[in-house]
Amino acid sequence: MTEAYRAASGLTRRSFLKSTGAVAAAAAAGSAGLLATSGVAQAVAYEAGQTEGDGEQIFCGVCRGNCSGTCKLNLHVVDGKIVKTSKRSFNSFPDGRVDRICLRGLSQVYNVYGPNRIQYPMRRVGERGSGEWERITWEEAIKEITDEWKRIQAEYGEQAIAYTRGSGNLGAISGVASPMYNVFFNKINASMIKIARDQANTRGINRVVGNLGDWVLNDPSDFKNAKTLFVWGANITDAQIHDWHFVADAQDAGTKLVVIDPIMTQLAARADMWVPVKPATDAALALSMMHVMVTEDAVNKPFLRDSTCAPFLVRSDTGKFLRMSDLGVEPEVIEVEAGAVSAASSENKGAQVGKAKTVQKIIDHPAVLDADGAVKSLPEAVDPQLNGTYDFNGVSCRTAYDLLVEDIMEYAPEKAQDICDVPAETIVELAHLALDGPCTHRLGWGSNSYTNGVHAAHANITMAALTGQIGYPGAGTGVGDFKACWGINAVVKGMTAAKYPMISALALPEIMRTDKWKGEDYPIRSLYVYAGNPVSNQVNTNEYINDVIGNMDLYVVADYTFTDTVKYADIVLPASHWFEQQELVPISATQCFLHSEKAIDPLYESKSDFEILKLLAAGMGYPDLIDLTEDEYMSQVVDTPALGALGITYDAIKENEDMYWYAEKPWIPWKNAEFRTESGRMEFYVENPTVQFDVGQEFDEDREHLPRYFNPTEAYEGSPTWDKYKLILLSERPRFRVHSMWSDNGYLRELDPEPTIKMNPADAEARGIADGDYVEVYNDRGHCVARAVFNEGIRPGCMVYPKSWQQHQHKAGCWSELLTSEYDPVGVNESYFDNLVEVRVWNEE
Ligand SMILES: Nc1nc2c(c(=O)[nH]1)N[C@H]1C(S)=C(S)[C@@H](COP(=O)(O)OP(=O)(O)OC[C@H]3O[C@@H](n4cnc5c(=O)[nH]c(N)nc54)[C@H](O)[C@@H]3O)O[C@H]1N2
Ligand SMILES: Nc1nc2c(c(=O)[nH]1)N[C@H]1C(S)=C(S)[C@@H](COP(=O)(O)OP(=O)(O)OC[C@H]3O[C@@H](n4cnc5c(=O)[nH]c(N)nc54)[C@H](O)[C@@H]3O)O[C@H]1N2
Ligand code: SF4
Ligand SMILES: [Mo]
Repeated sequence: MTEAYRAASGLTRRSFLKSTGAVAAAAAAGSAGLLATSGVAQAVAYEAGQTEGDGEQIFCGVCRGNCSGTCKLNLHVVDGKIVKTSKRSFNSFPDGRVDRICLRGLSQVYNVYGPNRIQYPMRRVGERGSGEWERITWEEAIKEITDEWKRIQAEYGEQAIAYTRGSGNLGAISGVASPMYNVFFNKINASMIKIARDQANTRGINRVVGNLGDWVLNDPSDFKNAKTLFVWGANITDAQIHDWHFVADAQDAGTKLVVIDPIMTQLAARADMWVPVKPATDAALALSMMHVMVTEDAVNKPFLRDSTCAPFLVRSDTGKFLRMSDLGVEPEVIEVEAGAVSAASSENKGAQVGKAKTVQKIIDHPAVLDADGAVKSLPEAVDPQLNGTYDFNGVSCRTAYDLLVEDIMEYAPEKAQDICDVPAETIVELAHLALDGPCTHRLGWGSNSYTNGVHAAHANITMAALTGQIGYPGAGTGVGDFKACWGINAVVKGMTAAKYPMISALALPEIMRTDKWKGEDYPIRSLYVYAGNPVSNQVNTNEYINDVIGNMDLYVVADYTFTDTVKYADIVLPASHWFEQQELVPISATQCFLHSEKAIDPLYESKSDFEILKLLAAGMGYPDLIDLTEDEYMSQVVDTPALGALGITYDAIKENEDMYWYAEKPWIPWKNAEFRTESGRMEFYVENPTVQFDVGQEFDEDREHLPRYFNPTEAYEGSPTWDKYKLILLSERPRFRVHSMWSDNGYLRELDPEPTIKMNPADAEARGIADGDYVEVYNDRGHCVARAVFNEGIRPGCMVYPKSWQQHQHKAGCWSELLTSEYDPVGVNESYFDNLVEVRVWNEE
């Protein structure tokens, strides 16, 4: 049994710290010498010598990769060249925010001018993946692409052209928040392939509280109002580096930090209590904490009665709520105002920014047991009962709460300790901390990456239903770093949603193998990829290369730097860098609209994606489709009555550089326990479970009503591949990159020169591996070679790799080759951590 490590308990934690500290110190010592001669040092020296008087111009830039920090940067330009980046102050921040920049922000100059910049359009001449191209003109590139698209559409149907985006640029003009892609690709009736990530945790939460956005939690400046901050499966010091100071501030203010993570991360090293849970068992841990709450009769009964579905009667025959219509009472019809302004999700859905509308709502009230024993409609009952049964014409009905408790009773701490590898006393202690509110539970993407991840989030938010700790200062449960954005897209004349239903990237390999989707003919022959690196970031690289790219007639990639995905492209289009175009950035952890200025002209022959779209549209016969300038277009998007009412106009954003969009600071979701479910309550019993993306899949509805623990696909002892592979392979979002971005940054490579795999020394020694050896990590799907780094903070039985090194940076293979393309039918999310592997010494060159 693994102990929980407490800051006060000294020895054990210190011994962990010692090993982590030693690694950090070695890295620092190793890099110090390099730094003296490095470009970083030169850039810093430049700062000392250079002043505005030397002809320097400073532009306002916004860093907009998917770390989602969206830090403002000064772009220092001398003689038409960006010479360095530095941090720039925010104007509209609520209290508690600080201006910031990280190593990646500081080393941007290399990304702009580095040798891996794609300079001109190219056509492949060698085998796919050989990296052999010839330079062509923009005219040739556009003609070649659009001629081929016309041929493909004539032969296979319009849907045979597909497009997909990654998360490389969180902008609304040229970036992934831009509606213009849908405007163009809808016009030619192309298919949209939706990346399948970051979805399971949000599904598990939103199905209980409703949709206010994809990753919603109290503003991090509110962390300090919590007595205890629980961080479940997030590494804030590295993956939300911009938010880490809020955690440190909260600790200074007396908030206790509890980190639940199988790995002793940098964050865990700073925690008051670290709970090294067994991977993929968070749901069991949360259910067991609830067991303690229920058996100690410590749950918040008024909250359960008034703000959750706990008293609703559930029919045993259908699994649905017993409704008043079942009892012969006509549903009520009322008029409600549809929300005029709301925060929105990341991907064109759930969002509304527009005029308030009155709509009719039909309400078929749930039936509940009142204190007098009679069954009544919810609004009529005086004291809806949490417990009880009712016989409805021979159909037995029980309260949702009784059904939940029945589930919870399976998870006594003494039993859960064997599942989660967390001692029963620790589970009891965690439950007591969670009861002693206000508490904030900040979920990351840890449990999200297994096929049981929806339930981990569902269980966690259900705990908030039992404690009532949600919607007020210090109290909340949700997935952190708050990337909610405005439904900025929804206002562009209804043109924004993809015309064809979105196809999950996880369904694509099968479509490409069979030319069928959901049983119907659906050939796809060309894929346009922008701002993404799927070969490196999607699961099961070999399947992706062979079945997806291998079955394409034309694979086109627009990027500014050479990546694994560019390597397989038939036509490569040189995109301009962020600082070579103006951009409006609506998705951010800062809850701002930000305006990023163009500091220099696009280098070489590169063009912004906005310009590339115009050329593609013209090539397909629609020269006037995108006939607005960037400014005109952004003004159309932003200058709406709803935003105007908040004082937000496009001109004002340009003038202020950043505009915070909530009147209330800090923002706290679910105030007054008003939820976005049908009943307006927390529906921990999900009456009508739905899937995140319809890929024609079947799922077991019975399993989905309540939070449950079940094994993931692969990452557990005794799984089908256990006889061959006994190590769970986890990744970390590395502080030296945002996914694959910055992977070719020369300055950062001096600090972090090559792919590594962190292992517990016991696991390594059992396999004859020494610290620093090159090792091959393998399973049936593929392999990857990296240098072994001993680290006692890695849970035995697990290994951790910093993700997104590019293929050429490995001696062989790459990490994503090892990852399964199995997925949970409800979450439809890539299973990055749900993988077993083995490891051996690598002796080849
Ligand atoms: N520097 C940097 N920052 C980034 C990114 C990046 O690439 N680089 N990527 C951005 C993106 S797109 C995202 S989605 C976010 C992700 O943000 P995070 O989720 O914070 O990122 P990870 O480093 O994957 O941290 C997940 C943690 O979950 C732990 N974990 C693994 N399995 C389990 C489990 O079963 N239970 C629990 N409780 N913990 C588990 C892992 O050990 C790890 O510490 O980060 C964003 N920020
Ligand atoms: N093993 C493992 N794999 C994972 C994860 C994991 O935890 N483990 N996490 C997953 C998650 S949550 C995410 S979000 C994904 C991220 O996966 P991706 O979205 O593919 O992320 P990046 O590697 O950042 O790729 C972004 C690309 O966009 C390019 N780019 C930047 N700006 C622009 C622009 O303006 N125009 C154009 N055309 N291109 C631009 C960059 O150069 C870069 O090549 O990775 C997923 N993959
Ligand atoms: S990479 Fe993220 S944290 Fe670093 S400067 Fe850019 S936005 Fe800020
Ligand atoms: Mo992500």
